[in-house]
Amino acid sequence: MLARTDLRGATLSTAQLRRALPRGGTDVDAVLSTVAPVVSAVREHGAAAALDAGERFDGIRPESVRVPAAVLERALAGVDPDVRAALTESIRRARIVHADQRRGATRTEVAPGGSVTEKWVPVGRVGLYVPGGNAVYPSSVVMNVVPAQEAGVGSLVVASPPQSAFGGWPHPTILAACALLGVDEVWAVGGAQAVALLTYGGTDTDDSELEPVDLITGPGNIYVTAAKRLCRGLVGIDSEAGPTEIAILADGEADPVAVAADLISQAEHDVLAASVLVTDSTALADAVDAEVDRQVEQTKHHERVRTALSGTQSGIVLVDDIDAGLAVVDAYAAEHLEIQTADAPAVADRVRNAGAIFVGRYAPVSLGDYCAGSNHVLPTSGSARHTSGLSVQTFLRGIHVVEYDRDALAEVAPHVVNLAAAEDLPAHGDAVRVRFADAGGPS
Ligand code: HSO
Ligand code: ZN
Repeated sequence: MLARTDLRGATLSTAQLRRALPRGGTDVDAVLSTVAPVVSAVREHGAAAALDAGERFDGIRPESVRVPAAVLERALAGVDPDVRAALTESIRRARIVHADQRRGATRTEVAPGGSVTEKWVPVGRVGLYVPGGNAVYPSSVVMNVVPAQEAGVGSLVVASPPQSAFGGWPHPTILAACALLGVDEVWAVGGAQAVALLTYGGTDTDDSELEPVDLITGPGNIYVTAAKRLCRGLVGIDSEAGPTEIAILADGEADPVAVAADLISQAEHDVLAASVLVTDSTALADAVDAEVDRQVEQTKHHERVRTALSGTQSGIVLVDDIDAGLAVVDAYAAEHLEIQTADAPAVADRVRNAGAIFVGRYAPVSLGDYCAGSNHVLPTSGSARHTSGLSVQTFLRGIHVVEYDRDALAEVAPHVVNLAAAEDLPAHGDAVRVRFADAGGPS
């Protein structure tokens, strides 16, 4: 089922390598013209326009945008005890990892009497988008909310699409996850209109204010992504999430049963999901291919898994050796990268580009999706070359605090004046000079 790309014996440049590798892509630009009127309607008419859009596109209009506290409490009371226990453990593990990411201020003494301190200040208010519809991911509530809370964000709202099956409120398991995390502000709004309402704010059906946010995080469908592109700037945006990807770098020692299971696991998300095996062993490639065929038959969502695995975005890449394989996975920059080779930690250590790296037989991506403690909101479509997954850092801003006393400024003043003159901005130099006017200048 998996197409093969044979790179054995080839020496390719980075650009050639990127072109040779299987990769999907969604055309966000194609839906911008559909999304733009929704965003401008919400900008002008607020919540009413967002509710209208939901009614038009999804056929559902909740009583209010804000989910009442009683609905959240009911969802928590009604959640399956095993799911509640699993969410509690997922939250606990994510919390300890993300708490360790907090950083203190750094003060640098630049010169006697002159210092720069970088202090880390949480974003004031954030909006966390959690998709609904086919994909109901309470785990994504955890992965968005925990880093924001650990960063010290004071005000956060979760937005998730209203569901007709649940009285117009978001899916109860999403609501239960919010309640478990102590999130009391949840909006029943989805799609492009959710991003727009988070950006501009509005007035709810009971006349209460829906305050705009400073930053929006969380993955969504192509309309959500298009709206993020339109609202970016006015509001901070984490990243544009594309379909899920898994790449596995494996040698002849790897277990084809586990490799096939992991390729299938992420293909389960979406017909556009990408599952790529990179190996130097044709024996493993053959065994994985046979295993995939066998396991796909038995998996619940076999139709979309089969579509994802037989799509051009998935496949097996054959390489000469693990060094060549490392060059391939670095060029690919997968959202998730598994290393299933002899001495996996040493190989993993050499990887430069990946959203997250899963080392060895007992660290499958599904562990990271739910309970490793790591974050599962990760860069897709090769953006792992320049972008990190969600973390405490996403919700902090580093602010430089500059403190110089008179002597420290006097010492460096001529350099400021000269650079200002070189840029033909003499008023910049004067702003330093006037401070020493009564003393006849700094030196
Ligand atoms: N693998 C997805 C996250 C997820 N998996 C949620 C299951 N639920 C993107 O990292
Ligand atoms: Zn997943």
